Amino acid sequence: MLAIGWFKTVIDSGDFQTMISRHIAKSWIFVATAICAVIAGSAGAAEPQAWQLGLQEPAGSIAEKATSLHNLLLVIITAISVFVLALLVYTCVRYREKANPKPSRTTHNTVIEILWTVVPVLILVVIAVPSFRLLYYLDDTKQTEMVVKITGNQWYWNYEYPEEGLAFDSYMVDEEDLEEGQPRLLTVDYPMVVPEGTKVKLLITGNDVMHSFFVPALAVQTYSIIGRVNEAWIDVPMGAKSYYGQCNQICGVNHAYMPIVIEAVSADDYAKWLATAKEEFALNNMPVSTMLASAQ
Ligand SMILES: [Cu+2]
Repeated sequence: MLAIGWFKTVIDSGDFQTMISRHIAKSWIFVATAICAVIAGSAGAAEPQAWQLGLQEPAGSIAEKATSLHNLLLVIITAISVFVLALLVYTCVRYREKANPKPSRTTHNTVIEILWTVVPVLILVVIAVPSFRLLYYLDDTKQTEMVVKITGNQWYWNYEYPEEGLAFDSYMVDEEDLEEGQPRLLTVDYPMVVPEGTKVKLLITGNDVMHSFFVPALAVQTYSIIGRVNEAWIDVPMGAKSYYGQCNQICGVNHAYMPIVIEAVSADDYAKWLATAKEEFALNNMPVSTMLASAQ
């Protein structure tokens, strides 16, 4: 599916059409080069594309594993659907009343009954092995290098960096305030910033109603539930890039207007961001006794 998406993007690009008209089908190397150029050109943002087919380009080990499981399942379900359709068509044609006026009265066939029980079980086992492998991989957050606590609110996200003592709200930027190149309904004022090539533990919770933290390219989708902290992690690959996502649990009238942006930046840029963010978004770490004393 991904390949079809890439191919369409390639066909739509003017450069590709000019190239093809000059060297029509000269060599597959041209096609491969064009595909690589489109992939390289699209680096910088992970967001949905117009007429996109298939999943977003996977980013990080979790997304790669999820995509390959998806591709395996796609082959299996396609094969099953085609097989069942072929059986139906064959039965309808071969055993129609005209071709088969005297129907068989068979009610049991031991061999077929064993087959249609055992074969689906085997298919489920084949699916279960990679599924469980991925589930356990998702569950293991021991290797993570930093923590971000994410709280879903009606209708914005709050990002807290407990190790750095800072927290801030992240609101969608209205259409009239967008700058050149910023995607509509996906741009926020303060994105969640993380250093590139980092495994980040996410602690996801809710403040009012149920929300869901969903960033397709990083293959994270976790419910944000009031009074409960769900754990997930993302494996942010190397490269400065914006990863776009949305709340995908219907959470009220502005459900569609609480996008998520995870901004991966270089280690240097992250240090710079952290310095400013610590001033701007510092949590009040004053001890309770001091706060009570100053309130009197
Ligand atoms: Cu929501």
